[in-house]
Amino acid sequence: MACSLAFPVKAQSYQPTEENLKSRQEFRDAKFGVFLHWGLYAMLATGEWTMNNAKINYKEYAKLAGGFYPSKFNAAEWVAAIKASGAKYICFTSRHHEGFSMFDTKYSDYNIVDATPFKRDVLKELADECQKQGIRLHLYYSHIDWYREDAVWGRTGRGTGRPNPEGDWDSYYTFMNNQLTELLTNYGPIGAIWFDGWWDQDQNPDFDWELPEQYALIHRLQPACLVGNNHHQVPFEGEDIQIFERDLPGENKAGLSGQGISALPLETCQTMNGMWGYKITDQNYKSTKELIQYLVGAAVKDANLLMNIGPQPDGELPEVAVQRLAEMGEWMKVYGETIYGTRGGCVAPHPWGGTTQKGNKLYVHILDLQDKALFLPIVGKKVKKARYFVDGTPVKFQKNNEGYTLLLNDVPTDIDTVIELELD
Ligand code: JFZ
Repeated sequence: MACSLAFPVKAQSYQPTEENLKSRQEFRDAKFGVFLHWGLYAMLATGEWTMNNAKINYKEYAKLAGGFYPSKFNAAEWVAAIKASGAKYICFTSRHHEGFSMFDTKYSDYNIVDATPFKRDVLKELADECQKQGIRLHLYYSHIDWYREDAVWGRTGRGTGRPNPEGDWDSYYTFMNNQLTELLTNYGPIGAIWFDGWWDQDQNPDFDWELPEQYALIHRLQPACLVGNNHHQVPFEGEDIQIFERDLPGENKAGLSGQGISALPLETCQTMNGMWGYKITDQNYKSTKELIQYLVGAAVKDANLLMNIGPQPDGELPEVAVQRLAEMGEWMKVYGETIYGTRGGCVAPHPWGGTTQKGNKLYVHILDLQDKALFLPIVGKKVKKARYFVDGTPVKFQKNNEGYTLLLNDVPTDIDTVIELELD
């Protein structure tokens, strides 16, 4: 047609498949996942950035692999402990910035099977166990690599002694796509690929990560696999979820989350103590109350929480983390109905808390209120009933032109006092 000359064809825009759209809804319903940062860095026990921060030579760092023998690793125990928390998915670091592959890969010997005395494909064991226990598996995949000579240098990893800052992009890009192909072929259904490291080139605006082709590869191999990227920008074409780091959407206390909020499913990741990878001196764990309130805080903002744990070098999850998981699970057993499968409710988040909604049920989550009266700006909908979710005790309420006021029996003191409203 002649008009195709007048309107040059743009690069084909991304159309998510039916499977992908379904997977997005399931992701939204899941609300709670557990992030696992595990790699050679666990042995250094100072977090996953140690190679960069301490400017460790890449050939010296690689020698860690020869001593990596996480003798207590037991995928069944990990998955059971995580499932007990009520989490519906696990996101595992298949390869972090240090460049070490925590899975069996043909494309580099620098991996857990070929380079360690442990010789076990921990990802395979984890994937099989996730299948068995019925929990989804997501994979973190770093765009940064501080070990490979072909990885193009960004603003990090400059002190690791590699010879060539230019790297060899074609070689590195092919390597990554080969590994992604393995990850999406050899480990069963993967719920999401969680990219990280785009920001390494943020001082080099012309750098092209060639993401559209990589995203297309993922969607070709597993159409239901969600693509997310921790780039701290509004989502790029081809992405299926929007990621926030260390802050709830719309908040920016940690300084990594100033971006706008898109219509895609949202997820925010947060540490349980203060570090992603195992840090032996960090016992500063958030309390169970804080963790639950963070999860609720995410849910009322229509976002998932991806809560991190850094497994130990011996292969176990830190004891405090396992305790926190168990306690969150106890809470979720009671209150899960007000979280799973909900969406952000019609009353926007307020300093006292917020709302989740499912069908004609509006769940009012009161996290911090020094009052017995709570005004809710609900207009255009009628509240038929109000009761304490936990035991069904009725809650009195009054209506005026601007909304409804709940008249509670007491000033709320629970971690989360949930009032269930039935809307007309
Ligand atoms: C990234 C990773 O670097 C970190 O190790 C962890 O995996 C976390 C979930 O994601 O965090 C960042 C992201 C951006 C910057 C630093 C750390 N940055 O822009 O310098």
